[in-house]
Amino acid sequence: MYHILKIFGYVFKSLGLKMKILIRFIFSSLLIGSVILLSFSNNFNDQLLDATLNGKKKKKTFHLLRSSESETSHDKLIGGLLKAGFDEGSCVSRYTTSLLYRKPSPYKPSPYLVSKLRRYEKLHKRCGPGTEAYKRATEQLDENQVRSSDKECRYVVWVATEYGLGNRIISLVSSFLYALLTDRVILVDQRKDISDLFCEPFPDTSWLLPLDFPLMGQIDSYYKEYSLCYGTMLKNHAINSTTTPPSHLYIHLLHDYRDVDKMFYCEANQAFIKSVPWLVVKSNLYFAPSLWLIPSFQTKLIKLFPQKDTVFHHLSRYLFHPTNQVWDMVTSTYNANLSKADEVLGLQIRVFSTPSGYFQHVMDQIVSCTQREKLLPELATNGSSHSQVMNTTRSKKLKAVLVASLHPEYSDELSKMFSERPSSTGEMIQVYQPSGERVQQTDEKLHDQKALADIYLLSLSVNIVTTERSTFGYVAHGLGGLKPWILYEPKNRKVPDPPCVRALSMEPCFIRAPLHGCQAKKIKTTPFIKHCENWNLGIKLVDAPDKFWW
Ligand SMILES: Nc1nc2c(ncn2[C@@H]2O[C@H](COP(=O)(O)OP(=O)(O)O)[C@@H](O)[C@H]2O)c(=O)[nH]1
Ligand SMILES: *[C@@H]1O[C@H](CO)[C@@H](O)[C@H](O)[C@H]1NC(C)=O
Ligand SMILES: *[C@@H]1O[C@H](CO)[C@@H](O)[C@H](O)[C@H]1NC(C)=O
Ligand SMILES: *[C@@H]1O[C@H](CO)[C@@H](O)[C@H](O)[C@H]1NC(C)=O
Ligand SMILES: *[C@@H]1O[C@H](CO)[C@@H](O)[C@H](O)[C@H]1NC(C)=O
Ligand SMILES: [Mg+2]
Repeated sequence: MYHILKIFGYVFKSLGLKMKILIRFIFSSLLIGSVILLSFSNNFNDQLLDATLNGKKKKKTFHLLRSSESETSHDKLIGGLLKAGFDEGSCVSRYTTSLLYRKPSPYKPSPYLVSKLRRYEKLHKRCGPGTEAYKRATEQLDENQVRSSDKECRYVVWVATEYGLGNRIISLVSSFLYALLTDRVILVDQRKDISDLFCEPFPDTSWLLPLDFPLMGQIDSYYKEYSLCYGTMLKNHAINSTTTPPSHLYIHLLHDYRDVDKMFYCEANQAFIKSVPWLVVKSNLYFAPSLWLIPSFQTKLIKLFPQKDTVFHHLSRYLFHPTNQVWDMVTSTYNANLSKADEVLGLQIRVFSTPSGYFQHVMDQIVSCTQREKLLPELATNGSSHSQVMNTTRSKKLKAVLVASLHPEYSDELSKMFSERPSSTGEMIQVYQPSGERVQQTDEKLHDQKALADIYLLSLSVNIVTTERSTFGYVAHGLGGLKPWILYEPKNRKVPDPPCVRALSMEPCFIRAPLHGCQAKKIKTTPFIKHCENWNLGIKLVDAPDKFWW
């Protein structure tokens, strides 16, 4: 296929302009035609599904119905993303998460992604902790030299930094994507509470970096000054064509990184990095979008993710399965308070100002956004009494609002609003906030577990409102496959106008993208990379066709 296209491209270049336009027209028509056909068949499937559901008891029994059918019809491997055969009891969430979603995700992993993951799992099993290969690879660290015979296993060590859970998850997804693209094995730093939060994602092996890893005593001190920090080596001109690769490199991808550190995202620099068996990565960013701008990676990525804005959605559902403790929190809240609702609206309220807390302007912003975007109904006018509204609209919907915030006052206020006066549409609004921790306490086990439970519950919503630049919100909407409404950051304690904006895609924003180096030109010309909503320093993936290569 590739060769035919190449020849065609060659011929194409030598044709006249009119001919080119004609050929493009024919191609586009064919493309549009097939898209229309495809969407027809999708609609048809949806209608079939609706008909099936309508045939059974509708509405409130929806959740129950899904569970009772679970054994037979529910897609527990989510389109082949997951591998069968794990012990189900030790990690209940792994095969049951999809039961809680009201609809299966409309985004299916590509067959190429599925086969890539299966190959990755084999590699991880072969090179993972406890294997001969792992032992040999760590011996190179002691000797600080690369043995050519042991090139088979190369690693990315993801270090748990001091930042919040959202930052950890987005950087881990990015690091895993990098490992997938470069045939490396990812190992995660388990000294913080990662194993209280997540089950093992790969079969018959472990992703936890063993505590006796030879560099364990040093990695906390790795920073920009470290002599084997890749950016620092570049700065010191310590790498040239004759340099023998060290057995490990420290890759500094934290928000305070320098232009030399950002050289990591250049195609030319990847060649040297490739020869280093151990990469120790510290990051708090979602750097996946910049991997798409490295040409040799882009070719693979387009095959892995034909729908380009699904990277985080697929990889997070693949990697993160909450432990039974966390899953109990999620399912108990879900079953007690959310399952009976017709619809769930997720509201993630993060207040970045200092001091943080409850502010009237934030409350006003939430009300303004949700009403303007018709996510919540307006309150009935003063004239109509409660009973009148209730009487005319007895069979109207029950809408649950799931609030995630450190501050419990937001849900208290919302709840009061809707209990004092009925909504103009007669919809019943019930407000729930599972946690209200007041202050961030990262690495406090129960606190982090509640945070993860909140993220999962938010991801189960039908619609979601998140806070600008909150990585906590990124994870919730990405996991849920939801394109959020984003609350703008208030300035001078005023409600921003407009209060919120619909996101360009469900992907997280890479808030500190390398805008000026080797990627500068490609950022401008790549159709599926856009600057983030209201944040020009960031970039994010959106779904757009690849640029025609001629
Ligand atoms: N349970 C819970 N914890 C939260 C919430 N918002 C913030 N936190 C805590 O504060 C941390 C915020 O850091 P992070 O997850 O990186 O999100 P970000 O700072 O908003 O980008 C979280 O990891 C939680 O520990 C919330 O809505 N619910
Ligand atoms: C390459 O770098 C090393 C230091 O790492 C230096 O000693 C050597 O002279 C350099 N070689 C060239 C050709 O620049
Ligand atoms: C959620 O469900 C629990 C258990 O049934 C109940 O005690 C609690 O009051 C509910 N929360 C709200 C806000 O209704
Ligand atoms: C509602 O109407 C009553 C009198 O009819 C009035 O006293 C009250 O201020 C009104 N409330 C609002 C919020 O307009
Ligand atoms: C409620 O609705 C019924 C019929 O829909 C009507 O007969 C009745 O008068 C209404 N009651 C009130 C209080 O509006
Ligand atoms: Mg954070």
